[in-house]
Amino acid sequence: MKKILVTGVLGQDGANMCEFLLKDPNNRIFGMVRRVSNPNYINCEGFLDHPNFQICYGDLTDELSLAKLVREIQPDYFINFAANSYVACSWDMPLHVFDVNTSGVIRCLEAIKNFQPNCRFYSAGSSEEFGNVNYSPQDMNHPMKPRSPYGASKCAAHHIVKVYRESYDMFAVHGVLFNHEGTKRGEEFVTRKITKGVAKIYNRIKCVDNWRGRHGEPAKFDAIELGNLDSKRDWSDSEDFVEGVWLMLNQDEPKDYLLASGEAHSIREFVEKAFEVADFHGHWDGEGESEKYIDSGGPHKYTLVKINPDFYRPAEVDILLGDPKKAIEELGWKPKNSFDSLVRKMVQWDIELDREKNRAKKATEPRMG
Ligand code: NDP
Ligand code: GDR
Repeated sequence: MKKILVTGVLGQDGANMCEFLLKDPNNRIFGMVRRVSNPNYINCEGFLDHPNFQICYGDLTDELSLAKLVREIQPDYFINFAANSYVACSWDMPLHVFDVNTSGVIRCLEAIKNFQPNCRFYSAGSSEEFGNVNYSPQDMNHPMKPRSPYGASKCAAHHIVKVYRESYDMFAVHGVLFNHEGTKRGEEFVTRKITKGVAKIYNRIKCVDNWRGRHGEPAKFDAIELGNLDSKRDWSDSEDFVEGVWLMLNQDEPKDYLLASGEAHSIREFVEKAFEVADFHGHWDGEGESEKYIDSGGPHKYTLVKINPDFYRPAEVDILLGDPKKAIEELGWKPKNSFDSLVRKMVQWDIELDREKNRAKKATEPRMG
């Protein structure tokens, strides 16, 4: 039986990793969560009751909790997905971001070094380490040029993992992962914000049009508000990436790799694709802060997306595009999902989720008359 300690299991990657690892009955998973007053287990619903899964408490800011977990569990693997992971808010709390994302990694490494030195450690690195890029696609030789406190915190974690690996002969790897998304993605990240927004608009318009016909009163809804539409990201499916992470942890010798799709798309393209999946055809109108995405299909010319400058960042990363060749060739990693299938999956999921929410809301509304 392999004992695997996974942090960040209430988040996207931690939950997807648990689902993946639990397919093997020889894996026993300890999912670390921090104590919060109102926990949200929605991403873990599929495996919370699995006999090979158990929740344990710990916090990356508390070295005693990490030491206790490693001492008591004696894990074979420690997969650290926990982080303050939202780039945009890292300017608001840079010290906290460093405490969790950098010092937190040192605390994990210290616990392993002191209590279970043969444990294999994964550190969740990011394409944000490349930041203001010199060339595209980026590979592992690209210099670190972060543009946010978050990016800087991940660069420091990258260095410290290497230092511990070389100083103490530890199996510790730092994977540099480009953006990855899915149905468990946090709602503040741009892809999920868009797919949830598209779902709401789709259900609202479809419901009103079915009732009154396309030429009746227009449906009422809030347009999706976004910041910079022109930045480009290399988006993949988180379910493919957790498999890549597991391959990194099971190489003969510890070596860092980069996971990416090798394709970059702008936020603008993501918006277009997501609305297309929901059978909307739109066009962009206006410029700068007045730019809007307008429904071209029906009589109402709905505004589907508008700009809100509050979502602009103090410093932007214009493009991230990764070269996954090494991981594919050397680890045998095989991503299965394309950009199109990812967007489709997220939009369809969110349409269903929104419908369920509306049904549940209706069921609890008092009956009039
Ligand atoms: P999420 O934000 O979805 O999940 C992060 C998790 O970390 C949450 O469950 C959160 O707990 C937990 N956490 C935050 N602070 C602490 C703490 N002090 N102690 C213990 N747990 C804590 O992130 P993702 O799943 O998307 O990403 C996983 C990792 O990969 C992160 O390190 C992220 O920085 C990195 N990464 C992600 C990429 C992506 O595109 N998704 C790309 C590159 C890197 P709670 O639920 O209680 O808030
Ligand atoms: P990112 O993801 O910063 O790349 O970090 P995010 O989805 O937050 O932003 C991507 C790009 O979209 C632009 N953008 C907006 N972003 C958000 N969140 N909300 C908006 O309304 C909006 N409008 C435009 C942003 O300016 C940016 O250019 C993610 C996280 O998962 C990190 O943890 C991870 O390390 C990196 O990906 C790789």
